[in-house]
Amino acid sequence: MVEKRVWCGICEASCGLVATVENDEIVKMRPDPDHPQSKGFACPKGILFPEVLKDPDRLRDPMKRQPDGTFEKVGWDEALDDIGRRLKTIIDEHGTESVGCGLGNANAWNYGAFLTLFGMATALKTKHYYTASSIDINGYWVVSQLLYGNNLTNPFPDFARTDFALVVGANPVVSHGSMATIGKIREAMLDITERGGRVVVVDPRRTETARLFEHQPILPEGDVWLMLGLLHTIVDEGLEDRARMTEQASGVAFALDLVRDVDMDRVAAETGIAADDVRQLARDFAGARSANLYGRCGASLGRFASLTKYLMDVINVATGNLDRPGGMVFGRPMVDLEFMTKILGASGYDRWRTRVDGIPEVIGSSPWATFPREVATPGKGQCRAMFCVATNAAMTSPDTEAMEAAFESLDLFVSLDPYITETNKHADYVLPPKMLYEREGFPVFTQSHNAVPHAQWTEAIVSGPPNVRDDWRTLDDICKRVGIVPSGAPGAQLMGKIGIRLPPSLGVDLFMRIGPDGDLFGLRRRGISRKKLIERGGPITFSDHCPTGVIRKKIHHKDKLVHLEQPMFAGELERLKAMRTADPEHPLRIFSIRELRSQNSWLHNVDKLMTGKRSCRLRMNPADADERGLQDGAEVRITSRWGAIEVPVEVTDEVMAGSVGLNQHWGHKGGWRRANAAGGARYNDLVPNDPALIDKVSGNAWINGIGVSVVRAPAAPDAAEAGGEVDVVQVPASVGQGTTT
Ligand SMILES: Nc1nc2c(c(=O)[nH]1)N[C@H]1C(S)=C(S)[C@@H](COP(=O)(O)OP(=O)(O)OC[C@H]3O[C@@H](n4cnc5c(=O)[nH]c(N)nc54)[C@H](O)[C@@H]3O)O[C@H]1N2
Ligand SMILES: Nc1nc2c(c(=O)[nH]1)N[C@H]1C(S)=C(S)[C@@H](COP(=O)(O)OP(=O)(O)OC[C@H]3O[C@@H](n4cnc5c(=O)[nH]c(N)nc54)[C@H](O)[C@@H]3O)O[C@H]1N2
Ligand code: SF4
Ligand SMILES: [Mo]
Repeated sequence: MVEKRVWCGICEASCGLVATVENDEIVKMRPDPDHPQSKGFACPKGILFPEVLKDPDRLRDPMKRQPDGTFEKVGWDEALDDIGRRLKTIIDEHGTESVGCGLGNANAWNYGAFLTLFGMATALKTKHYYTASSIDINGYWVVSQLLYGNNLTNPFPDFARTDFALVVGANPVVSHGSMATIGKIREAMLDITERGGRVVVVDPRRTETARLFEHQPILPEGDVWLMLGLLHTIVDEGLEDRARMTEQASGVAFALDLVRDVDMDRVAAETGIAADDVRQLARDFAGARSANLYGRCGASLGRFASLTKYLMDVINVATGNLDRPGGMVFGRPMVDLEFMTKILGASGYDRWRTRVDGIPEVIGSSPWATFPREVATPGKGQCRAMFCVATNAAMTSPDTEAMEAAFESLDLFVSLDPYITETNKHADYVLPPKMLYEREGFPVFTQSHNAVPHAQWTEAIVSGPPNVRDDWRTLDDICKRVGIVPSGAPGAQLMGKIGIRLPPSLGVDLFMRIGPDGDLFGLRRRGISRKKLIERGGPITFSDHCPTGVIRKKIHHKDKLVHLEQPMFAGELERLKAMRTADPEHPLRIFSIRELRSQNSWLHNVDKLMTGKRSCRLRMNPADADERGLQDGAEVRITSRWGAIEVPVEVTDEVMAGSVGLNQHWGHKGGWRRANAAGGARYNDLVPNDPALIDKVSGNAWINGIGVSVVRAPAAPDAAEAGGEVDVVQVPASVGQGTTT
């Protein structure tokens, strides 16, 4: 029996854990009390992850879809050879631009897969590279590129030293933080109020976070108006820090003039917040010694997500809070992703547009919302094949039915995933990966937003089922069969021709070794490298906080200034003003609810995470329920202009009148039996993929704030008469043969 210090790669918190390993199996997980950032914190998902590794529904062999829709085991060579042959035919007939790649959220902690899939898309020179960012955070990537010169330059809130945290559309107590890897985030926020500071949470729901602090309810999608109201007040009352602004940024006059004539009555109507309250909030924020305005999913899944993010960043700059202790700070990564994406030619915006809808590229990718039309629309560049890694896009993207139909109609669909999901049940092949702890890992993405700069690189601590493989290796094996190297690195294709293919760990190690803390290949004796970190067997800390006063080094623009003059947002503002948001037929605005014991659409198959009163239900304010004659527990039909679903309603004043909240990603119909049995319905059945209804600037999906009507559900037809549930994938008994349950 041995204990190994590892880090959890399920969510961005990337907590330190200690695993007890016995007979090549993790028998226990506990929080790592000595971890510099998570300091002894871990959530139930992290502790219970070994259950996933031994889940009987986990795939342990490559699976091939049969004509009747079921899956059967197949050998790796047979699968890879067939995939290679079919891919070659497609490339020969339609070009590499007809082949696509799909990258899901779980890649964020699987750098090998992440870099290899991105490399594959680059080598294929395809526009069909779709990522979870386009259903999450594309607005961030765009604004960062425009303002700071790189998609991945993302300042984050310094909770440890702030006097005022304004949290808009984020629920860190449940999500454990996103684009902010703070560690023990709940405690870090409670500390703010304990030392006399303030935390204001702007959210249509009195969330687990809002309950602990000052809650300011807002109508879904009202954030862009709130930001306009805040910035307008700052400008109107002269609260901006001009001197600091001019020192840090160009385009100051543009940004401030933009909001000069904002109508505060309209702000009140669109947010549901009294104009005087908005003004007071602006004064308090601007007047605080240090403050940060931080927004996440609640602010990034609306139709004006990019404009919202732009305004947030302007407010942080205008109040002097960028790059100062307690404000928004720049990360201090060991592997400089910004530099890396620059070298690989990855970072950028609007260097090309999508073929059918003409949506601007973001960090080299196209949005999932456009995918069904890219598959259905004939012509040069039509998408005919997809390679997806760790994504359940059919479940998590807009218009789930259109997504499923698109995946089903491909000539070739290969998915790398440990489960048969709602997405890859349409695949020709599903190829099983080595999962977390069965592969080595360095959290290359989240180390860019670590509040406590530290590095931890772990090797595989268990070997996993005998017939699963590293995702990156599977991708590389496929690429080999069509003569490409899955890399965008200069010279990679040439090297491939003489048989040299470098593993992704080498690249990450290289950037670490030449980075700020690297060993410079021996020149810096105390510097770090992959080898040194693995040998160390635990994290190494570099400082207690991220440095401030570093803006000149962090900005990628030549003049080293934040570029606030972005005329595109003047256009967006005009579009916003002209838009009428009220839809009398669908008067309630729906928003998503993320749960403590889920990770997006997966982990619903872990029995121990599904216990208790968990269910998929609509949360509705008593006033709205009374108006509709709905009692708590009634089955209701939720209808948007694009779809309808049925779930029970919970009547609760936890949600603001006029808004309704629904769990995301239930209603499973895949090969995960426990998840299927949990029932519920799919939020994204209600969500449009119309290109006119996504965030125009970034292509990000519109998910929160959609208008819906809610009525008592018509009595359900007799299940036998209706034919029962037919869509569930039958998993052959062979799938379940793994370690014990
Ligand atoms: N336990 C758990 N943790 C997770 C995940 C998970 O599924 N489960 N997923 C991970 C992922 S991929 C991400 S991106 C992060 C997300 O991290 P967060 O963004 O912190 O998490 P969400 O729960 O999506 O928070 C969004 C909040 O916005 C509110 N909201 C919805 N619509 C609006 C709106 O229009 N305006 C405002 N102001 N608020 C609104 C919601 O009520 C919710 O409280 O969480 C990560 N961590
Ligand atoms: N309604 C609504 N929709 C949303 C959101 C919302 O708030 N509301 N949030 C959005 C957000 S923030 C995100 S990030 C997206 C997420 O969208 P996706 O990335 O499509 O969804 P996930 O459920 O995270 O999918 C992860 C997949 O990875 C697989 N997986 C896990 N580990 C591994 C591994 O090691 N290797 C491989 N190959 N596969 C693995 C899992 O089985 C699962 O199928 O959803 C978005 N969709
Ligand atoms: S909070 Fe996130 S990283 Fe930490 S243990 Fe839970 S799932 Fe893992
Ligand atoms: Mo996400």
